[in-house]
Amino acid sequence: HPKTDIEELFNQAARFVEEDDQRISGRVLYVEDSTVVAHVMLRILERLGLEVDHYTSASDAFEAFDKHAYDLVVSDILVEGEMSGMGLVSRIREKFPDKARVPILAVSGMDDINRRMELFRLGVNDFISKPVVEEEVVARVSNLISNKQLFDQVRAQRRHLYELAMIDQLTGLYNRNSLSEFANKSFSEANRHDFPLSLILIDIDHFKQINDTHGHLTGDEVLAAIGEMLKEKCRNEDFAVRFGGEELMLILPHCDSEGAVQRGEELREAVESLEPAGIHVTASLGVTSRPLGREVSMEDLFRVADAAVYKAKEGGRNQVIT
Ligand code: GH3
Ligand code: MG
Ligand code: MG
Ligand code: MG
Repeated sequence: HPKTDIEELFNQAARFVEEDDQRISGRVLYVEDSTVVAHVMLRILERLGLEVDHYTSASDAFEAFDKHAYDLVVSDILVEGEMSGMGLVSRIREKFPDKARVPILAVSGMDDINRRMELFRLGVNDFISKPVVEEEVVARVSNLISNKQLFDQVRAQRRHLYELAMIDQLTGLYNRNSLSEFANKSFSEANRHDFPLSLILIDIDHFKQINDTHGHLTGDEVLAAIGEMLKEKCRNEDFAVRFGGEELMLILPHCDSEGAVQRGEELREAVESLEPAGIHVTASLGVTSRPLGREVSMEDLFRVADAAVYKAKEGGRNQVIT
């Protein structure tokens, strides 16, 4: 009968949608030493669509927590072995402050308020008693995981916004917005403790001509390649910024003038041998360092470096001037 076929199909689709709504994706670390309890819980979690790593020992679970990124820890409280479920929870919270947003759901046979308070103090987020009821597990697990994933999303978005605001999208270097914060910090530190500090200004030679000859898009490619090279050559404490169109700047904390001239020469050579987009490109560099015993601002060093770049251009480009 055609009508029943359609009805049946419709019902199947409705069931499918309902089932699909309950499914959540995520990876769960599950600790339970009783195979009977584990069997029930594993079925519930897997029906939800979760990927579950099941351990019968708390110390093995602790190692797994270190190795993988989990969306939830479900832990039995009484576990045989040298580490208990309580021990696991407290060690996880102690040793991994950066994973404090991974929720922990404690499962226990003993439902006692003092024990619960103790568990919350140790860093457990929610609690469920044995024997577990499927609906309750589904509700608590879904809540914990969706909160955690929402938090991850917010954090990722915040990082993305930060990058949009602070990182130049073409070169991957910092943009000018982020300069003042870093400059303030590094200049005041250098002035206060009389640490060395250097600044290198890099201006690509005949960049207008590169654009005119090869097109603006190729010009962009050249800039991006030089930015990437610069990032690679940066040390952790260095700060590389796209200061203007094709003007790049490096602030080098703890780098004296001798070191800075050497770095400048290395960079000049690196630009010359880079051949981005198959084009021979060179740059002129101005290098300047904070004289020890004297307070300087970024503007002071910038003026000197800018004048040095001007001299490098006058002197025939592709050179480093101090
Ligand atoms: P010099 O050797 O004296 O530095 O010559 P130059 O042509 O590099 O100097 P100038 O400052 O006169 O020209 C810089 C050019 O850089 C002008 C501008 O069109 C180009 N430019 C600035 N920003 C970008 C960009 O994001 N992409 C591309 N493709 N070109 C850019
Ligand atoms: Mg147990
Ligand atoms: Mg320029
Ligand atoms: Mg230029």
